[in-house]
Amino acid sequence: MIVTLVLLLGAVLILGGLGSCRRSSRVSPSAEPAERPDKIIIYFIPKNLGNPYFDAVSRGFYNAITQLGAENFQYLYKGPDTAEAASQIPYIEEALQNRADAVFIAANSNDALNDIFDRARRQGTRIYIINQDIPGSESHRDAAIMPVNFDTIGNSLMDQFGKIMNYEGQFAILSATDDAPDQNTWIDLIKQELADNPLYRRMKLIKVVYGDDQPEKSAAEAEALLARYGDLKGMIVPTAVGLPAAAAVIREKGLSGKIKITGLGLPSGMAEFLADGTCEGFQLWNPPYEGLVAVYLVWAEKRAGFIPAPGAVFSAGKLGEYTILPNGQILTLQTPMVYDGSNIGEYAAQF
Ligand code: RAM
Repeated sequence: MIVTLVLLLGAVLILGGLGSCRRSSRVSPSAEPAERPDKIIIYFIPKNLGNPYFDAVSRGFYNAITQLGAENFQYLYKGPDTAEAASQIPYIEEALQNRADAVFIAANSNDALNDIFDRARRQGTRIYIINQDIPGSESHRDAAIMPVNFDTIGNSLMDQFGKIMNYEGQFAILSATDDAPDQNTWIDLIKQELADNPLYRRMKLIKVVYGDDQPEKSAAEAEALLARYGDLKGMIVPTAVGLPAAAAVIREKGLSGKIKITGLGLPSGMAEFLADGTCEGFQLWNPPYEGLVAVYLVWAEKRAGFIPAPGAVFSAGKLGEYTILPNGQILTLQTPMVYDGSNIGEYAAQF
């Protein structure tokens, strides 16, 4: 809660004129009526607060709101301190009491929120999954805003990791929470890539551990892997919290260059580990794009009668047009971006 307050007050300070922020400074769920009936009420519920990754997504929401006129929106970026589905429920409840137009949620489970999603949609609040989808529960959401096509991630991560590992050796995966829909999809794709592609026949995944998107737990899990598996040669860490935490452990133990590491992370958080050689390269996409596309989607609905159905096309301003795919997903980018020494400076300045 304190983190929520600090973040929201920070947003008010940075964005002074944003009328929408006034209501954001409330820190507990409540049911105040909307300031103006014609304002578009948007909630963004991340997996957890205190995760710089979701702050970067939220910046995209703010950018689009500023572009379209802050007076038109009430934007609330609120969520739990730990990445659990049950702890996201009070924030969805609050959105329903406030008659939100749309809830964008990085759900912490594939299916634990289905009932409340159904209730929201019956009330007329759109449920959009953001940053991932909820495999197997797609009928409980209106659409999903994806950072990239997830089918490309196993291939993309293994391609980079294979080269860094010289195509041999034992490795582990340090993930976020064990229930995370995105993480589990990527882990399955990595396993599939390992099984199907003969390039990786001399590489072996020996363990998957979970740092829960918390820096201390991620670091502790990385340390435990190094202590327990003497033949460990590398780690894939597909979380923006876990990747710098694990890289810091490798560096502290004097193992930079000996234990290879890659994954998904923020350029701003990883630049130092590229500079000192702990990490040769990693990947991500453009988190702010997700927030931008989200706001333009609701704007199209509320101001232009857009209906979010497969095949429908809407404009996201300077980012161009987006189509809702047959599976209900919207891809902000097609494939992950690869960061290395050649481009880290440019992107670290952005997110
Ligand atoms: C983490 C979260 C998030 C993921 C990014 C890359 O902080 O697990 O879901 O998309 O990293």
